Amino acid sequence: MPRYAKIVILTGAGLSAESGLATFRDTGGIWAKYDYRDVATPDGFQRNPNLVYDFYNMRRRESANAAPNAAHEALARIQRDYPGDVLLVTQNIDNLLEQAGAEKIIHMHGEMTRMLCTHCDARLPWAADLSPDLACPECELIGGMRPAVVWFGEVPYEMARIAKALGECDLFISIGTSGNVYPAASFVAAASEAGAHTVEINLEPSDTTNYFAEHLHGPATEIVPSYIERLLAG
Ligand code: BV8
Repeated sequence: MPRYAKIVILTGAGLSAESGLATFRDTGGIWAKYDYRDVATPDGFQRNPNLVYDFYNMRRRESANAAPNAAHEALARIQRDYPGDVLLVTQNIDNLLEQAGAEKIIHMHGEMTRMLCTHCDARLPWAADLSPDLACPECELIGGMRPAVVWFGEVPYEMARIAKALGECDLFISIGTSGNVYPAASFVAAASEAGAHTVEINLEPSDTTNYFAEHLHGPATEIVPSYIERLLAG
């Protein structure tokens, strides 16, 4: 009988940092270069769509050149080999967990390799650049294509499924997130409420560090593989 029956693992930008993808709030991070109101809100997209297209086209190209790191691989391994249920909930819009072989993943803030048509609401895989003169493959209308990502003020994906998993889990692990953005930052409280053991794995204490029962601070590629090995050893 495994020690934990249902594990929920929340990840953030710190998981992909050692794959060369910038985080948001670290020194020199994305929000040091861009104002989130210009590139990660519906108003920003309305005001200057080309800036938003360029922002996501640049990040999509960077992500296409990145490879999964040892932490992504360890998460794919626990999903494959652990005898209990393991759900990965990521705030990241890259697909490095998929590339590492993980399967049960909720991208609560969407994915940079999928597009959303604002005319017909189609959501389709789209690994190329997006621009205002593209026709939607579904409705064939032009000018409505945007990245299928969740901006500030928009509702994250699969919240009901996440809430159910948090209410049933007996282990909640948070990896590489600053605990700044809601509702993701409230997940640890929900898991604790459900009686789960809670573990923060991060380079440094996050904004929600006091909600966690256990803290493992250091780079994800060092901490995550050794923690996952201990879980698999029972
Ligand atoms: C919502 C787009 C309602 C995708 C992002 C006023 C008006 C409207 C809303 C609000 C408001 N006030 C508050 C809100 C809520 C708002 C919010 O939280 N604002 C904050 C800033 C206060 N949230 C929303 O609007 C959300 N929607 O609330 O809808 C609702 C709620 C519940 C139920 C139904 C409806 C939507 C939020 C999504 C916004 N989209 N980006 C993209 O471009 O990527 S936010 C952005 O932040 C990314 O999505 C990112 O994933 C997310 C979180 O950032 P982190 O991943 O934590 O990254 P960060 O850089 O901050 O931290 C990295 C950490 O890693 C650091 O701690 C660092 O130490 C660590 N680290 C670094 N290197 C390593 C490492 N750790 C380990 N190893 C390493 N090597």
